[in-house]
Amino acid sequence: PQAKFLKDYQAPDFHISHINLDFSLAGKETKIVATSKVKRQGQHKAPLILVGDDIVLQALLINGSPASYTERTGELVIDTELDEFELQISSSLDPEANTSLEGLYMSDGAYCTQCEAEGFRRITYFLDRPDVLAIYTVRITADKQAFPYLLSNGNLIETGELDGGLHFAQWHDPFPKPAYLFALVAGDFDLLEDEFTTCSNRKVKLQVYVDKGNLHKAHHAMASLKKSMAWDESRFNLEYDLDVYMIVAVDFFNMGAMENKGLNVFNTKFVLADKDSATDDDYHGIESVVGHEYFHNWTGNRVTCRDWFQLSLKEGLTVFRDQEFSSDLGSRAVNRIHAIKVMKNQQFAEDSGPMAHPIRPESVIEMNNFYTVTVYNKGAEVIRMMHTLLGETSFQKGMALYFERHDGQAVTCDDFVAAMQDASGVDLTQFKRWYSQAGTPQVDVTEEFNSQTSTYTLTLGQSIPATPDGSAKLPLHIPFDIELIDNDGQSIVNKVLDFTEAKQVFEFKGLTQKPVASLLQDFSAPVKLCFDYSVEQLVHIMRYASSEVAKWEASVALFSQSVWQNVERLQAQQAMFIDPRIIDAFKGVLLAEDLDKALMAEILTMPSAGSLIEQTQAVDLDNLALAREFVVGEIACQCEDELAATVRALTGVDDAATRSLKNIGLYLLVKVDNSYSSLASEQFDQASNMTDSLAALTALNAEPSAMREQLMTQFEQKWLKTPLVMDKWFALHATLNHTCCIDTLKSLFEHEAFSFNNPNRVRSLIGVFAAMNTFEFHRKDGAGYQFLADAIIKLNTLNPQVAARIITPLIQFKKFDQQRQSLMISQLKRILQVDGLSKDLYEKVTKALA
Ligand code: BAL
Ligand code: ZN
Repeated sequence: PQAKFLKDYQAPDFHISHINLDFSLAGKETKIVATSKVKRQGQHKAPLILVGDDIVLQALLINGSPASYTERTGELVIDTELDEFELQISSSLDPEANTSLEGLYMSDGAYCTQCEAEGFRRITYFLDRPDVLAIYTVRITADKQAFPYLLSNGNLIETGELDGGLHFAQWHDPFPKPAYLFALVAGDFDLLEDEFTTCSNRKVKLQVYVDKGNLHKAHHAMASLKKSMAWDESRFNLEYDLDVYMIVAVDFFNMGAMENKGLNVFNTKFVLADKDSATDDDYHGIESVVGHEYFHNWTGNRVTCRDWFQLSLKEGLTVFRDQEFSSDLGSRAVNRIHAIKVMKNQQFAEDSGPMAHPIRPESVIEMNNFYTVTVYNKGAEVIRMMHTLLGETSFQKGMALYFERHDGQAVTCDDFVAAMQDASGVDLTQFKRWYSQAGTPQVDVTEEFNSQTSTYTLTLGQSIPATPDGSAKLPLHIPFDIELIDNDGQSIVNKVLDFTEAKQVFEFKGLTQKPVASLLQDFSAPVKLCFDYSVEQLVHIMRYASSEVAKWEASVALFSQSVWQNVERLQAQQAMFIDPRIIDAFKGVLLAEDLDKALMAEILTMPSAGSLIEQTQAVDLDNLALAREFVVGEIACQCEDELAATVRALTGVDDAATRSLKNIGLYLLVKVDNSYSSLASEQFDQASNMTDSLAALTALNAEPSAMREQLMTQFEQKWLKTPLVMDKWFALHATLNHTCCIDTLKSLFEHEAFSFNNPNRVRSLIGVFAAMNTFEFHRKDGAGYQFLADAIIKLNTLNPQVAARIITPLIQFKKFDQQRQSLMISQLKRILQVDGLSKDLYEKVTKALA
């Protein structure tokens, strides 16, 4: 497989302004006639080259007459003298055989499509690139009884009955769009309808389509959609533009959801919820993803990407927008903490692994491999930094200018930054390096206090480790947010430093005492902070920082320091030990009266093994397991009374923040002593919602036990026919930190609720195991690696996109000991030998082995 390069971008030789698609949906006999208006661009005589994968071509006409063509692998070459013509391509395909879930496929008896990034070429030969924007008219014909709803983008123009039990619908989308935003759905659903009146008083019909019997689970998605529409008007001054907005939930879906114009297709995971079957996190996830897809209507659809290297143009910006939406509606601090965790645990890992790439990658073999935490989440951090540098008012002026300049166009990240710069007057020249440099910058900080001159000095240095993509590493423009706190806990300085040089000194005069510095507050830039905080300083920050996120960061640092010190003690064969000041700090959180409960829960959720590994260059995994368990156990045991009092006081209180605190309390209590297991089992029996049921099982999931076994069986029997809940059950099995885990998972492949064809099932059983069950995945005998590799090899033919997604923990092997590294490498080599290895896996495995 060959890589494509950003530097090789060329505008298309031809433009397609209109396309009429005529679908006859008939299982294996499905037929498509695509009629396009084609126009040569510029002075050249090059042939028209269309792309297509697995298309069975039946006829090709130019201006109504048969024309000659050449079919090559993945391409159709049409050599014509004409500069402007009508091209008609008739072809057929078998959606039932399509397990890749790209292009047109079947999900539980319904036809649906997924075209981003390059799925449209599996539907018909086309200029399948985001800078070709066409007006789509779509006619769908299918059996009326089996497929009563026939949906596509835009507005419904006509419907009618046909002979033989067939019916048809015709849709027209007035907004020119790239092929990746095309969608079609045909099936039988339950439909929830509502209406939204926009700021200019237009009525928009809102529809959520779900599998039969699930209507009662669609209300939260609908409410989230209405909130999203209102929020985009009030915060971004952006109004919806079609007469109808449709969401269809399908169970077989590679991504979370897809923002097709006017017809979003969603993974059921991000639509269906009621309190019996969905947790508070699920509710939050639905609100956030419904928002995300809705916000794409402007940032992605009205203004789209010139080429796929610019993916962060729409994704980074839209993640930033959905994060702001969640923060405006809920707790800003807790939402920020969740975003920071994704960055530190997953994105930093990507940056230090073989797939490191800038938020605007320069070369790609398989585009599906670049829907990454770097493009999405680091991309959002880059937008957030611009927001910090410009402020809300100028940022919004920049957004307005961006739409004024580029509505209806396919543009680049440079165009976005130019709009921000021109609207604000802030020079973003150096800042733009964030788009081209891969890797996590490291910021080293030293401090000095001169009591004679009453001056406190911070010296900041920045460096970026080399990354496999070889991108240049020049100093970045880093907004560095700090707070200086005095001995009494008063804030003396709270500001964002403009840190632009390799090394830079910042002086603060007129200070009578050495302050405690809370650094990189709110994770104001996606960098690794290196500063040798003392326990005292961290405790001070936890107690007094103005920022709630800073309090949480300090708790993470306290916990992590203690774990690493104990790893060193174990290596030196010394007894483990925890500083009593750390215990007091956590106790203080449990006793605090002014802290938000959700924030308290975040602080008490100790950093995962994965996030601790991200803090190091090389990990002693076996001692890390012991040390982490020790520190968690000590905090739990020594705070037992406070934890028990908290859980008692909160039991029966019915809101999400309270539940999160009570449930982390329960989890820690079960760590103290098995006698608390009965508390978990009582909670399980009495739970009136999924959050509490699942939390009880999670608390009991620390090790196998008769009680765990019994409750897991009860749960399984209750939810056997509810796939999304069975995903939680599979994930519980996948996170059991015990040597029996892998054998259990293998036996679950035969479970009636499991299927390798369904990405949600694969992710919950195999993906969760590899990504979250750190110590079992990294078993010393290599059984975890072999288990994952076996699954990946099986998925290579079924669904390459999902296979390449769950391989991530296997390619990030550099931090582990030699024995583990060589076991991981041997599984990667085994995967590389597979006949017909997909481009997706080839790209990741070869980069890992390079
Ligand atoms: N565009 C793919 C799904 C999403 O990011 O919304
Ligand atoms: Zn998106």
